[in-house]
Amino acid sequence: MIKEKILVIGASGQIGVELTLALRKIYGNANVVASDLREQNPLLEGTGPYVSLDVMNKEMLHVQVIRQNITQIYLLAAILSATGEKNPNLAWHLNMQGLLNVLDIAREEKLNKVYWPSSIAVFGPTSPKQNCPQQTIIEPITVYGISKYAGEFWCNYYNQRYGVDVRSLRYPGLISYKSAPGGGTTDYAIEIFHEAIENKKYECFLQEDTYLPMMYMPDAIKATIELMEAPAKNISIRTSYNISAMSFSPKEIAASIKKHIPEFSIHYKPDYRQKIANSWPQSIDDSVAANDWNWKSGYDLDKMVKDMLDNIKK
Ligand code: NAD
Ligand code: AKB
Repeated sequence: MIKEKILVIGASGQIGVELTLALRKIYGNANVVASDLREQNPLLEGTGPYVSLDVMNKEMLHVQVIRQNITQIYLLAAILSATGEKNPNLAWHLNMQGLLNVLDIAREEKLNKVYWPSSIAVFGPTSPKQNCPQQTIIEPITVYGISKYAGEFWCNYYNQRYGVDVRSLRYPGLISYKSAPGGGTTDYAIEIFHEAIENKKYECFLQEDTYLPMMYMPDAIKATIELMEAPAKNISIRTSYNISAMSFSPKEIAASIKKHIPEFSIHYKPDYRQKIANSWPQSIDDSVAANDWNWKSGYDLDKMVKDMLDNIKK
């Protein structure tokens, strides 16, 4: 077995913390180097190496890759949809240049594998709303979606032209309790739990009937690791795979929370994020991922809601 040494960039974020901890369980604490712009993360402290690093500084990144004998990079640093609309130039710059820096270094240092997530945000108002297919009309309206779609084609290009084994998933909105979300349109589905437990009420920034594809973090971590461990010959998509778990509206998640907290109430005050949510599909067809590497989700809405409430209360 090849001895892998993994660098996670953006390790202090919503996905980064949980993915780093999961990778450390598989590959050993010392073999997974966490890195982020942030100096440290209390949830990662004492669990393995952590370096402060800016993905935009290509030379420093390159030095770290050589010095630490890195064989795989997981690139999670990005600006998400809602924050991106507030600063489109910064979002484009970080999301694109960060990826190009990593792909270039992967090519030069002949890294074994690279992971980079895309998003359902690649889809736009002209994409099918229900069971949105792997290949379809893709006309994103956010800078985040544009950067993800361009990024998907850079991944494909580096794979086809230079043989870089880069793999990617189009995550739906991710729901988790360990680390706070980083500025997305789907963040309401996390805030709602904290408000339900602390204040028994929530003001939602999306309309009650806004259906979006969502996934619980354990499924997202499982999908990421299964994709990265699949034999290269099974990977037919080198842009990014559709994956899916559940779809619900604010009204439906509120009803599921009410089964556990009967006094919980929700009201709706849509803001600029409504337009972003309206542009995305309501459900995703992930049959290509299921065929290629046996993807199957494990959590539906009620199972996720119970687990979230139990863990946040703890
Ligand atoms: P996040 O905002 O929670 O975390 C990103 C991390 O990157 C932060 O800790 C931040 O400090 C770090 N970072 C920012 N700029 C950096 C830089 N220049 N150098 C190094 N680190 C830097 O984001 P997340 O939710 O964990 O998302 C991770 C990836 O997954 C992103 O590419 C995102 O687009 C994608 N994704 C996330 C979701 C979701 O619902 N969370 C859904 C679809 C796709
Ligand atoms: C966001 O809302 O921006 C993210 C995503 C779906 O990419 N959660």
